[in-house]
Amino acid sequence: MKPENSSLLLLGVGGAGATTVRGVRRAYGASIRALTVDADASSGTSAETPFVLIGGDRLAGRGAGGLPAEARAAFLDKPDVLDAHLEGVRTAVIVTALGGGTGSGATSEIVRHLAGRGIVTIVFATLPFAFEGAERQNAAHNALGSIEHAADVLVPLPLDQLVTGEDNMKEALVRAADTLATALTLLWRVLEKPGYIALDAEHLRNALTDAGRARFATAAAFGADRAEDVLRALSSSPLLVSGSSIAHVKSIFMGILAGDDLRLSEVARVADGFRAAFGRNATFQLGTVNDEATFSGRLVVAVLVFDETAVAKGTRETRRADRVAHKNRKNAEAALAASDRFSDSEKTMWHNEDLDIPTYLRHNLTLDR
Ligand SMILES: Nc1nc2c(ncn2[C@@H]2O[C@H](COP(=O)(O)OP(=O)(O)OP(=O)(O)O)[C@@H](O)[C@H]2O)c(=O)[nH]1
Ligand SMILES: [Mg+2]
Repeated sequence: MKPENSSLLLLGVGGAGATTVRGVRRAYGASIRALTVDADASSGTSAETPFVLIGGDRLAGRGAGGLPAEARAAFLDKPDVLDAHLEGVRTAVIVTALGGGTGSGATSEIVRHLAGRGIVTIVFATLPFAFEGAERQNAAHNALGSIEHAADVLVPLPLDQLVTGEDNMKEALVRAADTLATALTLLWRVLEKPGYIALDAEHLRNALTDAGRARFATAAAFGADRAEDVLRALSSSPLLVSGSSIAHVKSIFMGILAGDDLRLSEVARVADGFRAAFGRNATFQLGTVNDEATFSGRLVVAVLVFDETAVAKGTRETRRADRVAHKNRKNAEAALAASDRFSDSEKTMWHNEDLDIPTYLRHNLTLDR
């Protein structure tokens, strides 16, 4: 399938977000539908990955310089710049690194823009390393709140948990980008190259709509005990374990990727073992990928664990209201634009209302979500 025909879009926001998406594209190949968005023109120098510069007039292609408010305003100047790239998109996986200006400031507005077009959004957002300092941590946590309001699913990924045991600062950042790119490449393989049990983009879309917060991790192993090894790695992964005591797991989405030697008993062991550890009563969706060329001898597992938290419940209500308001605003703008076509004729005014504008828009009524 041509990438532009896929209903699933991978979208990178900000410098590190764009770097990660280019990494996924290199690993997965040209058939992935990908887009990068940044206020820094240097993110757009790769000819292969489509790029949209935001804030051209305001920031002159130099980035937001660590100021989220600048990036937010820059996107809101011209939100429609994305639309040429959204034709046919139904689900967007958005990758951003919080802590700087563009990723922290523009992501929530971009998500809101997509949601207003009926696109289901899942946001993978990294949080800065502790060594980056309190200012970046604060910027990131503020951004996280507004993204959670706007997105269907938010997967926070603290970099200190994504990359462990690395002491060199530069190496830690490089490894973070690599690790995330590898993990997202696996997710794409599960969705677009179904094996024995299919989990496709539409399943994902249904599972993700308004699902709230999720945790994401991957693990891989070789050899006779690979199922046990993968289970052990997942059960001790800081990305899955920390903070879990406050969360009730409501659903699990698992992809198992392997070559031709995948055994049924291994699938059962990993699926059952994981459910026993993370949520017996959670709904469970499983997909497998059979790809001998890529995974020969290896057993690779990627999991998304959706948490039912009080926060998630509350924000879902707000998110729904946000979406309806956004949609109504857009409809009203469209109606206004359309009414220009009748600018030569008299308006049909009655009791101070313009009857050429539909009632549900004049009265801000909700027709559907
Ligand atoms: N994975 C990865 N993360 C990085 C890298 N460089 C920075 N980061 C992380 O990403 C966060 C945001 O940095 P950038 O993506 O450079 O910032 P930006 O969104 O482009 O914002 P501005 O440049 O201020 O407009 C940082 O606080 C780091 O946590 C990198 O090379 N790889
Ligand atoms: Mg930047």
